[in-house]
Amino acid sequence: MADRKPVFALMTPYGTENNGVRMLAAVLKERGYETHTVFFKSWRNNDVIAPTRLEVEQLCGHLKAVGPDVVGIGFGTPYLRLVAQVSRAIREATGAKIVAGGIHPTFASGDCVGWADGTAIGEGEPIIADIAERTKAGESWDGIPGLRLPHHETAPAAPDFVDLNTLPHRDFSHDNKVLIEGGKIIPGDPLLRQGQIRVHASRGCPYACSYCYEASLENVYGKRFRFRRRSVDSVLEEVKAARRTFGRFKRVKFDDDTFIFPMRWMEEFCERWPQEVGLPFDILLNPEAYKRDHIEMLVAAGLKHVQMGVEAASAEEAEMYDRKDSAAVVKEFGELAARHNLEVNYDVILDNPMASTKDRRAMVDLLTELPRPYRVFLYSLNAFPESGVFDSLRDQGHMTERELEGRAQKTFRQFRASFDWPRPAEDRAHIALCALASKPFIPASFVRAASRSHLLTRHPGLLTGLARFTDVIRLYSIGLEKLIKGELTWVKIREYGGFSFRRVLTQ
Ligand code: B12
Ligand code: SF4
Repeated sequence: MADRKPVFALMTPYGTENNGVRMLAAVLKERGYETHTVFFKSWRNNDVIAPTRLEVEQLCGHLKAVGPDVVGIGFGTPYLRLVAQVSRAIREATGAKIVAGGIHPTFASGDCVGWADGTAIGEGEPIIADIAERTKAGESWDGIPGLRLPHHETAPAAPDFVDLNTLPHRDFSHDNKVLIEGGKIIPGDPLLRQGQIRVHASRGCPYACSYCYEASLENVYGKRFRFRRRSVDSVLEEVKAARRTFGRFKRVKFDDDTFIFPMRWMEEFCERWPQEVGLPFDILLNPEAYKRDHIEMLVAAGLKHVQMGVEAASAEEAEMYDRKDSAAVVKEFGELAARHNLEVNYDVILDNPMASTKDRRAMVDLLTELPRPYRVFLYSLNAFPESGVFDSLRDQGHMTERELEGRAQKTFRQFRASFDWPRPAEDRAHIALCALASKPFIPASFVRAASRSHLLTRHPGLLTGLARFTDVIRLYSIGLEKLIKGELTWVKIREYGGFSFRRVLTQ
């Protein structure tokens, strides 16, 4: 090996938008290594179907043809079982060494020890660079910071956080990339078929909600402040570079965990964005990070859409998630958003068996008090390994280890809430009420009164029927709106259930 540069293949299951493997591909290509990327199937809300035998054969056949020395697999918790199985087939077909990385291997590296030659813990850029150099030199991988080898008893310390401004831009080229989907190998970067691009101006989050991977990262990084931001220069350069490749996208979604930046950064960004990019953009926001003057500046710069994580409306339920009681802030934000015609999506967590009737009513009250129009993303509570919320659910007898995501795969069927999932009558009624509260054509007073009706909440057929009907209307009106704006793509139609009434999400 010492006289030849090794060839790399990166694979990620059900994640055509995956940024992690694009970052690693950029790092490897910058260092001159031949790198291939395989997006193994695309992801759809509540409808993840196992790959067919043909698709696994196509994956292995494609990898064998490119002849990698190392295959890197990046994945999150739901895909653990699938990846463990497929990795064996990949090894047999290619003889390559296998490296696991991504969110799940980062905080549960022990789950990969049985099938991976190395498991990357934390940010992968320095780890993959070390792997490449050692492999090229024909040296062992032992001692690479953040890389757990099968014989290691414990996970080695993750490398220091990377300086985000020194990283190359994600690999946006079409070279050496395929998507395997529907029994076909489709060449090129599947992002090309999307109407928007996702960008991170930062990594990490200053909060630690009990259901979120950010809190679990404390087990890896300790109490170190994980939030780091990129310079405005670096962000703008990346978007401009992406535009040169994917001229087609019409919108930018900032996927930062929460769009929180100091005033000086905001001022520079808001001044330069309209001049240098000029596209509408979306952000995610935790109410704790809300600042009126920031939102006003961002609106003037092109902010069109805010996805706000409300999650819980009562102080008691917020505490279960290690969050602050922010109902009042959400209302203040809602009024500001209405004044500026901002599109708003409120994220809400449902199916929490620890929540009381009072907690549920508080959510219905909050949603009926927020200025319309707005949309809701209703999530079914899913518990991930190493999360505080799982510990509480288990300790209170609501969940067992076998139901933990990774062993179970609830997210394949029920990540966003839909009525095809079995749940108690009161929860069905609650989901219907939250969905109805967001519909401008349903009187808020009706929704509030229905939430107090024992008859309607114990026999929720009427409420769920009405909610399903209004969800279909909403889905098609969103589709029409996106069509008019030129943002409707086949990828989005498939992700959101296309023409299947069974799969209509509650929203
Ligand atoms: C964009 C996004 C999506 C996109 C793209 C998904 C994807 N696979 O990348 C979409 C909308 C499709 C999506 C869907 C889902 N998502 Co999502 N998503 C995100 C989000 C907001 C950003 C991900 C990202 O781009 N990060 C930035 C990149 C650079 O970081 P990274 O991917 O972690 O990669 C770094 C390291 O992990 C490592 N690494 C990664 N891969 C590899 C591979 C190798 C070989 C090595 C060495 C290292 C390595 O190096 C990378 C660079 O430093 C995260 C939250 C977050 N901030 O991470 C949630 C997050 C990843 N999503 C989550 C979830 C639950 C889902 C869904 C299950 C939800 C659902 N509706 O079903 C699906 C699963 C889809 C899937 N295949 O993973 C959870 C995962 C929790 C977990 N324990 O797995 C997260 C962490 C959100 C959260 N708050 O908990 N998601
Ligand atoms: S604010 Fe969002 S990203 Fe940050 S810890 Fe909470 S849920 Fe996770």
